[in-house]
Amino acid sequence: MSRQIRVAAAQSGPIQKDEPRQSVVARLTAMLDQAADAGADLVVFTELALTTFFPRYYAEDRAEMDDWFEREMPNAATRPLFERAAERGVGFYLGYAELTPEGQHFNTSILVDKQGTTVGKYRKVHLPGHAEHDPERAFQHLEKRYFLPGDLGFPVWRTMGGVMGMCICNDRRWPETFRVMGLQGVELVMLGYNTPSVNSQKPGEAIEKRTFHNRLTLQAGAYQNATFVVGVAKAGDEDGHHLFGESCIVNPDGEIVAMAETEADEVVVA
Ligand code: ING
Repeated sequence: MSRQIRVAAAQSGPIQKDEPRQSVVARLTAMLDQAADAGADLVVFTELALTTFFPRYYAEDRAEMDDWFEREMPNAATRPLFERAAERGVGFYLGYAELTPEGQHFNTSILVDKQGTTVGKYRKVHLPGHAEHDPERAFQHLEKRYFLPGDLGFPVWRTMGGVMGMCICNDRRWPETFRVMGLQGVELVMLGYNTPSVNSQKPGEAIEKRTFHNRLTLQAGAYQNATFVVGVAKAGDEDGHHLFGESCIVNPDGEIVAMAETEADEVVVA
């Protein structure tokens, strides 16, 4: 029997520094409703989906950045999303900045099933950018300063009728990410990304190369591991820094079967 699942890529438009989490969660919840109305079983949100992409800002004292992190999940700000998802019977992927009770900082995603139970957690392994302020760069990309490399590997989970895997943003650029999950029989890989349209070290590089590399990594990962891949952007202009969109759903033949058309909050279903 064919195991069909309707998946929604829920792309986020820009999140500004001063936008409260409650406002962001209301946006995510509205997209979840839209996806559920379109018959989706599973909604994929983006990387660091609750806040602006704060690793673009330098802080001498890293503790100053702790306000961008979540100490527990769900929490007061995100519980409405978990509750609405369970009401609608929809599972979801959510990317956020995790601060553990032991004081460790990770760029994290979770997989929540249709009953609102967190069935999986992933922590970003490939952290791009740099750890110290780099005046040579057009803008900073300080993931190496604010996050530890993920310590959970690339697991897969049997849930919602399939074998599901997760990764985050820069992970998609490294073949081992998809391959390790492929060797475990993954059937659907979900990932969020916040990718600047400008290369901070090569400002002259055309955006077309960046979006080409995005499609290339998602399509190759899908085809070479016979898996669906759902890539979901945070898009648009955050504090003067542009992030490209093109959130998409790719089938195991490596074909893009659906793609976002805007740089705003947008739900694409397949
Ligand atoms: N962003 C970018 C990404 O990997 C980047 C950083 C862009 C690295 C382009 C190399 C080239 O898509 C995040 N958040 O990893």
